[in-house]
Amino acid sequence: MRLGEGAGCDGAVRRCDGPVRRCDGLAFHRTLAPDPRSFALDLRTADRSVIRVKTQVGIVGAGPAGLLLGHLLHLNGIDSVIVDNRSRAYVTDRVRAGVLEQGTVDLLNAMGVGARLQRLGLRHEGLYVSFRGRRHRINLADLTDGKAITVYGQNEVVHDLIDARSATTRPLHFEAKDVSVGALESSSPALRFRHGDTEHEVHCDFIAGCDGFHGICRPSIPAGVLNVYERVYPFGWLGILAEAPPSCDELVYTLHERGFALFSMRSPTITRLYLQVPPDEPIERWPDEAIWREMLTRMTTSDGWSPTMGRIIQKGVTPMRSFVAAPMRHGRLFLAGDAAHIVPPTGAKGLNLAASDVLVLARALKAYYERGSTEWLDEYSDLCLRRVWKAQRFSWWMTSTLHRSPDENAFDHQRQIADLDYLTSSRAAMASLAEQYVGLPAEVSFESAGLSVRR
Ligand code: RFL
Ligand code: PHB
Repeated sequence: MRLGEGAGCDGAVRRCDGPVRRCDGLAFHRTLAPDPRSFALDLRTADRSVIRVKTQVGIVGAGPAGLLLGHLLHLNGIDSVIVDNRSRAYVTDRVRAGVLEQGTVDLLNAMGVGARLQRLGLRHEGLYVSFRGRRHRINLADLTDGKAITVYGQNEVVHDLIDARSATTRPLHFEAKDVSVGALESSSPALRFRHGDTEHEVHCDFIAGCDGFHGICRPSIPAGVLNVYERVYPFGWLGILAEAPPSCDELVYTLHERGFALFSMRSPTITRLYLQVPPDEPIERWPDEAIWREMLTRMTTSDGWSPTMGRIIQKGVTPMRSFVAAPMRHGRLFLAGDAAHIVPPTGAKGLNLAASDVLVLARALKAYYERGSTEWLDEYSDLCLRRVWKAQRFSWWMTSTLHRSPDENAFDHQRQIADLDYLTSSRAAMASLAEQYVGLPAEVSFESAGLSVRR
């Protein structure tokens, strides 16, 4: 059977034309989906090795973007199937982002998934920039009418969202094999994957490509459709988690003669630290003693401050890249998060951008299912890209101001120092950094995505 054709609900899939019709002829409406298990149409065929299911939105990837979108849709009575090719343990143990913007924290709270975040998250009202051996504090809250960032690990965000998804009983498949998407330009795109011996075919109204930079959704878009903008940096970050109480309450971004270093944390007992290294640096070159020696050399300030040392419990090297694929939509495939754009982590924007993408997408899908309106779906890419490019600019600026580049000259380094001197002595410059670091205002209101505001 070809996609988009078929006999109906007797074991195959019927073409569903029109924006708001289910294949059984019923109009989609939030009140039609009280029980997610009955909503997905299980079209098991005589061929027992294939399960065909109909859903509204097929979501590829159970990272922050996919899980956030799934829950936003659920809150609006919109059904989805989420599929990830990794195990649940892998996605909840992966150490990545730590800094959540004010708007991301507000979003998680408004979605009703902020209880652990409120209990365990570390609210920071300032940060330090360190150069020439001195730390300079930037008072984020003072410069942004009380806004702040919250340090809460990405793995904790994912943990909370998986719990919330599980409570809805809507489908979430881990360890899916051979995930693919097709018929993207038709009115019923398909998401296919294998689980054990069983092939799954999910017939969707829309597919959300939330499968990160190395996923399959972006490459499924035909050649020539996307414009790709990219910058690869000549350095990477060596990151560690250490069993050590943070020796400072706030983050410290350091430019040292020997390169960038960053002091961060995960909890009152765990410190998170990063060092600039060559992009392809083998982690084996860095025994724990060498890491601590370099961390202390770069971070210790003239007032005697330095990170507290402790047992290193995780370490790894990550390359740095800026990347944008535009538009973020092809037919009925919508890209969100790292699948569409990557920023170097210096500005702490990647997860936060993923959250703002899916807020915009959830609003558009809600309007489609409630009113049959495609206007906000059509605006999705342009609206997201405005924020993406501002975050790209900010992340590039933070990165190029705080790292030593192998091809820089003495002029470039003096200019960096002057940049930091200006930043830390001008209220206007600090305000500019602060409003970007805590997060620019959301593109769309929470209410328009079906959330009541509880701040
Ligand atoms: P993710 O997190 O990569 O999730 C994608 C999911 O898709 C799955 N997947 C597939 N599933 C099915 N089929 C396939 N073929 C698939 N291929 C992949 C993957 O298993 C995964 O579960 O993308 P998403 O959801 O867009 O989220 C983006 C964020 O993960 C990323 O932007 C941040 O981690 C970036 N980032 C930071 N962002 C912040 O906002 N604040 C920070 O403080 C911050 N710090 C960081 C960071 C990223 C870092 N690294 C490692 C790049 C610090 C670091 C060091
Ligand atoms: C982190 O805590 O992992 C972190 C903090 C700030 C960044 C990037 C990562 O800019």
